[in-house]
Amino acid sequence: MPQNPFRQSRFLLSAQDDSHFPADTGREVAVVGRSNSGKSSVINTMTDQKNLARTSKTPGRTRLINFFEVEPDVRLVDLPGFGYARVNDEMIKNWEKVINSYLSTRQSLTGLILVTDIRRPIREEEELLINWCEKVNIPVHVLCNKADKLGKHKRNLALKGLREQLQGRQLTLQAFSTLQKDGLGELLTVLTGWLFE
Ligand SMILES: Nc1nc2c(ncn2[C@@H]2O[C@H](COP(=O)(O)OP(=O)(O)OP(=O)(O)O)[C@@H](O)[C@H]2O)c(=O)[nH]1
Ligand SMILES: [Mg+2]
Repeated sequence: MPQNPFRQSRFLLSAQDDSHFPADTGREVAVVGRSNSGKSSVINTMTDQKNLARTSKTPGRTRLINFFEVEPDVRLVDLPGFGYARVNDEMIKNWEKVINSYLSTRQSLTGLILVTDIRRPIREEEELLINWCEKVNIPVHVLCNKADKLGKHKRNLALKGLREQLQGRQLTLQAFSTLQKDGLGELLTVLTGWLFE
């Protein structure tokens, strides 16, 4: 694999709302998905850094939108997870507001990495995100994470099921494991295509 261009990424800022977003220039890839699916871990794996994005066993850890700079005008974005049951209504409303304002206003958004758990079917919120991206023509790459939790046979079956569920949708999909770094080459190829070509 050629030198990983994301290794030099650094933390840029955390934003509570759109007034704190960095300038909307260049290109940016956002990592989205259910709470605890492994979004922050995926950012650490792709940048080859242990603690760039904060990870946690407790779902709902990432509450702000965290921006990372790969190089000037190229950014990675860690979005707060959805589907975290134990937050109150006010927090859910605020989450929706922040995510909606990010997704609907960000001109530099070039692609979405949707992190899911390979052991779970795609759920409604994930479908809604995929629909929205199809509508506005933003490519989606689904990372079926935590593949290390399944043996080879079950992993292939799970992937097949997810492919069937998402058949006909405008997206790409792969198995991934942040623990074993499985599929990192494939992910870096997608990201490099979106951000550097
Ligand atoms: N087995 C396994 N565990 C993983 C993998 N990726 C992440 N995890 C674990 O899953 C938990 C959640 O990871 P995070 O990266 O914090 O998840 P997140 O999606 O950022 O969560 P929120 O910020 O709360 O939305 C942590 O305990 C991670 O160690 C993986 O590929 N395999
Ligand atoms: Mg997180």
